[in-house]
Amino acid sequence: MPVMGFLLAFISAVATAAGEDFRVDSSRLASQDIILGSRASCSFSFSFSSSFSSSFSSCSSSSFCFSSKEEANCAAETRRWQPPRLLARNPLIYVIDNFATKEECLEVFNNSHGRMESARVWKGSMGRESQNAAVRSGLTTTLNKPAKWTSVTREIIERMDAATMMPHAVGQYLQVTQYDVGDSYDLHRDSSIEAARTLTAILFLEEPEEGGELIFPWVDDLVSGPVAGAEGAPRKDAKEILASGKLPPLREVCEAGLRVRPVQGRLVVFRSHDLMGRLIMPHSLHGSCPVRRGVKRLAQRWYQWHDVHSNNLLGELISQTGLEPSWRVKPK
Ligand SMILES: O=C(O)CCC(=O)C(=O)O
Repeated sequence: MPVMGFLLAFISAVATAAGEDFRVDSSRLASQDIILGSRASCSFSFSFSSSFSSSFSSCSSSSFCFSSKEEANCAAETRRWQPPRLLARNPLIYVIDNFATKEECLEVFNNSHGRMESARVWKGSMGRESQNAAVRSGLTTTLNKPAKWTSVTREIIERMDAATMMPHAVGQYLQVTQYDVGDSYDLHRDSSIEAARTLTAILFLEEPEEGGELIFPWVDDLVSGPVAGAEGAPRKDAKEILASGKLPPLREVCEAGLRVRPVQGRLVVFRSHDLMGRLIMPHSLHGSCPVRRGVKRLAQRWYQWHDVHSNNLLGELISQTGLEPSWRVKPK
């Protein structure tokens, strides 16, 4: 290993020991924005101390060969986690751009490699899943084997917990989805009183060249203009939609409502229930417009209001009131 490389690695290790690494930790959440380093490609910045000997000897594999080009790449790959920006108040929807680097997005997707299958939808009550290409098309898988998660997947999950302010124990396994040209997901809600998915976090892993917007046709109290690639005007027929229970076809709603571009590295967070547990309907209804060109990929994590391994006590209590069918936020 060249002497210069060793010196830089040493300095880096000292900086790591002094807390100068780029991992998200709770103390950094106090600052306005958080610098994220790409662990996969900039490993010299902080993996040195734990893997000194193996990395030292694997200089030829590049992680510890400090050419100026590599340093420049690392600098370019170091992203700033943009402060959360509010898109709507009902349901609460916010985005965080540059939440993950391109390399991290790729690695999360690769973590699902070989396990993707045709997307399915829940039908009726929880426990019955069916395939209905007219409602949802594309490929999907659930990363339900923590032992197989890479460190990047693990860290993205931790970051999602931080960004949503939700405890780890209430988060469901990451679901990874791919939409190819023509694939879409019709209007739906993510939750019910039984499903108890109070909040959704979606990380876009790959942006299609055209189409594939995440659409919320009936958001209420839209905040206009804070984010490029997230615009539109909500439809005005929320009351009628709720009363009739009939949803217009996706192609019609893709022309209106809040349209969020699936920008690579962008995290979108939204609520499906208000703080009393009421379903935010029809405002939280959303869908994925058809991909016209390219591929759309995402990883999403649903957060329940109870520990994923415990009973849905609130759901049971709401059911006991007999109010369940109308346990909804009423449109104004
Ligand atoms: O594709 C999207 O942007 C949204 C996906 C979605 O709503 C879901 O999988 O439940």
